[in-house]
Amino acid sequence: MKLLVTGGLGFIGSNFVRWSLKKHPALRIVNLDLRTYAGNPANLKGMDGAARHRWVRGDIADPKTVAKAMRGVDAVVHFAAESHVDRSILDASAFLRTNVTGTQVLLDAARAAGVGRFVHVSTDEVYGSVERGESKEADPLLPNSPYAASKAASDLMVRAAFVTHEFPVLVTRCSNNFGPYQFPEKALPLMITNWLDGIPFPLYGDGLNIRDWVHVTDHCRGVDLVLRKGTPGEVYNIGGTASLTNKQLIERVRRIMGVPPTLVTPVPDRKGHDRRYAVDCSKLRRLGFRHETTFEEALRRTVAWYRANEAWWRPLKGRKDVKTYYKANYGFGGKR
Ligand code: NAD
Ligand code: TDX
Repeated sequence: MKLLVTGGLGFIGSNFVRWSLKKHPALRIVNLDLRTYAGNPANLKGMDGAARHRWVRGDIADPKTVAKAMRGVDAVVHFAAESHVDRSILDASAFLRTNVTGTQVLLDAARAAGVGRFVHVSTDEVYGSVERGESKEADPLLPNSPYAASKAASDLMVRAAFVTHEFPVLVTRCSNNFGPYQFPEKALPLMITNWLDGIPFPLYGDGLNIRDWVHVTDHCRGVDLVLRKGTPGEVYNIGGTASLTNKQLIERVRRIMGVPPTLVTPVPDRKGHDRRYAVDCSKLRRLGFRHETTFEEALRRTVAWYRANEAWWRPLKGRKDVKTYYKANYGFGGKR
């Protein structure tokens, strides 16, 4: 099988490329990635099966580049996106271009090339905040952040390609991922790397927002299962195994790292901060999905990975554009 993976230099995309090349010895991957601030070729360094992987630098919103990358492709797994909620609050324009227009360009090119399956990787955030219970795949989309709204818009374009053109799309909606190679702007890698440096973690609001944590390898296994066994036109939730408030998450990591409570600084809340996400993933389980990692053990391994791979994250945190982002997001008082 020849797969086009988009966003394969990012956190989840690179984990998927590594995992897939190892799992499927005959698989070939074309990795279309623009290498934005979040794309990093170092994420794929030293992987097994590298000879079956080719990185094409290009923009998913550019029809010519996409048409070229699509040649001879059997299936598409679409990860490329602007993915950070806080950045979408500062400026939503890139989210519209990449997440919405980019997805549409990919759908059109894949359809024109006769691609057999198209997996669109989406998020639990499209359902909006759920105070109680669990979101099911047919629930209404009520996104609250510009990021979530752009992902919901892309989900609807994917749905339209199925209904209008009978193009064989599949959608996954996953909860919060953690693991190696996550950009140190997201809560967990920011927390771990700050604490390795003895710097406080900035906790938004009252710290009682709830997220459901899934190890990135379990997410990759879920996406691969949907790619191979899912029914075209269907949406599949992929949930985690640890539904925790941010304060509870902090306590778990603090215990593993042995850092004092003084290394948490309360800061003003994120604007429009969703209180809770939770998804029902019984539909995915019916396809045969089981989590293979336990949260505590995977969290320990993740902390150990950032401890051992300072050479990976320190250059990222030291980059001028990243420092500019930290300053814009955390550097002034009042509401973000
Ligand atoms: P990321 O920000 O780490 O990586 C995104 C990748 O996309 C980068 O390599 C970047 O260079 C590339 N990219 C961005 N714009 C592009 C463009 N115009 N053309 C080509 N490539 C482009 O993101 P991530 O956390 O790995 O998330 C991957 C996907 O999974 C996203 O679609 C996201 O919405 C979804 N998702 C993420 C999570 C999570 O917890 N991180 C949870 C559920 C769903
Ligand atoms: O500095 C911080 N302080 C803080 O309290 C940061 C960066 C986050 N937080 C809180 C906000 C959230 O309640 O931690 C929680 C997790 O935040 P993020 O890591 O930014 O993740 P979230 O906003 O939940 O979105 C993530 O999961 C769903 C991904 O970034 C999305 O791409 C994915 O769709």
